Amino acid sequence: MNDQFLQTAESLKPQLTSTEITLKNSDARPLKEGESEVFDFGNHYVGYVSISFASQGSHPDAPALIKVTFGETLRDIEEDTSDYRSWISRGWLQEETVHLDILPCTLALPRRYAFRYAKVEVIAVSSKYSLVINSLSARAVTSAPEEIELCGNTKRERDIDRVALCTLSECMQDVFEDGPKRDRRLWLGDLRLQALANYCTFAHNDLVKRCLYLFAATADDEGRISACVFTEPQVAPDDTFMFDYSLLFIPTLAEYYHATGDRAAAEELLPLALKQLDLAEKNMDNFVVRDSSVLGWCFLDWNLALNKQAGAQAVYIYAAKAAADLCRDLGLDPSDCERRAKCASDAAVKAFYDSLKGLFASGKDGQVSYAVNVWFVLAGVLTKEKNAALLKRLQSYEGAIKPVTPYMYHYYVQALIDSGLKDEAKAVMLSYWGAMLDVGADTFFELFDPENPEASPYGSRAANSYCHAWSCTPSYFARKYFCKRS
Ligand code: RAM
Repeated sequence: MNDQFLQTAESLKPQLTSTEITLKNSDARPLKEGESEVFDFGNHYVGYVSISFASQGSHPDAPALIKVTFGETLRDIEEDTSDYRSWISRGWLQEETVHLDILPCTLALPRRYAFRYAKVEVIAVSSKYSLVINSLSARAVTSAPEEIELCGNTKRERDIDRVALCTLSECMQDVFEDGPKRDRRLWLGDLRLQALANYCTFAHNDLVKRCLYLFAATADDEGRISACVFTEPQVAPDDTFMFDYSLLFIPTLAEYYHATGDRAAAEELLPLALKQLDLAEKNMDNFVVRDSSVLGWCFLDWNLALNKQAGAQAVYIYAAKAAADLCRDLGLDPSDCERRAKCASDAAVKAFYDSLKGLFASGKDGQVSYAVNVWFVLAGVLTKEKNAALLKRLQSYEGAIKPVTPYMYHYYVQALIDSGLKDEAKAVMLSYWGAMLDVGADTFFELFDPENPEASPYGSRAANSYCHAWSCTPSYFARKYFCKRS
């Protein structure tokens, strides 16, 4: 652990602000065994909940046993989780079974939840009395500084912006969390998109700095930056390393520098950022990323069918170019990074460009996917005009593996913009994020496949997070590219 970096990170710990929300249950229905009541807080919140109970009938002669379930969506509390099967722990499910020994009482639940809905079920109560729920109160917490004026030319665009801003602010806690329901911690790929949206909205730039320093402080002895950092009970890196996430430290740092002009931080963290290129090259032969069977985890997207090899190559090129730009901006020699980017670009065209298809293809079977081609567009391996043509071919390529996360859709929208297809980029944004609005989103989701909205790479939709910060970037696109300025 680098103590100096850790100290910098800890000195930037944010203050959380709290808001109290109380739901009075004015026409409370006395509940018998097997009955339940659902409460709607009217919006998505992250925070702590207390519930006030009373009884009706004879003096309670046995404890009441209740189950409380919190839902980010209505569907969450309707879900039967008794046969939950997922490779993600059921410990994440927002449900508690609690005894109420003495009534009346106020139950202050110790966990922090992400929710709009709460359901209270009576599992057991004696036949001599009924349970009454008088009120629920929530203390909602965030480190987002204040409300932001909405941006959009139409009501639909402003609605998308409102939900995107809510998503981001709900995830702004002690760090930029990926999702306040799950995993509630700092992930590098997520941070990059949160930071981009943050600069043009809440501008809580010290929170970005804190997160950059947390990653830097927890790099291992070789300089490898972990994919994800825990902050409780004390700061510690996860033992998960991802090829693309480590490299994304470079553009994240460069964008932080451009947004803030914080030269001292950029200079201090630059050596570690550049180190990620060296480390990535350990997974390459002659500047070509090795086959995915030996590559380790490169994320790109949650589509489990995706072959990552060529996408990893494109992310490397993208990061090497970002490193060159950052060096140049800091008045340093960019030539080594430029050389690496060029070697990897030249090698990529030979190794991954399928000239018959006119597309980049990945792995032994030459798989065509949005993720791979989008990253090659972003990496600028071909010219802008050729990239636009490539994206058109991609759209009509039957069987191209599609993105399933707003994370990958972000990069698709950015690739369309970078290729001069701005109107189409906006249309994709409005239809993809708009489709989440149409299914009732108060915050945008971790995963959303419009063709299969119940899908989950975890094996159960109950494990999915429905307020996930990497989906907040419509607020970035609107302000940077789409919104007419008056
Ligand atoms: C999800 C996490 C996080 C993401 C990783 C790769 O499990 O919630 O958002 O960065 O996937």
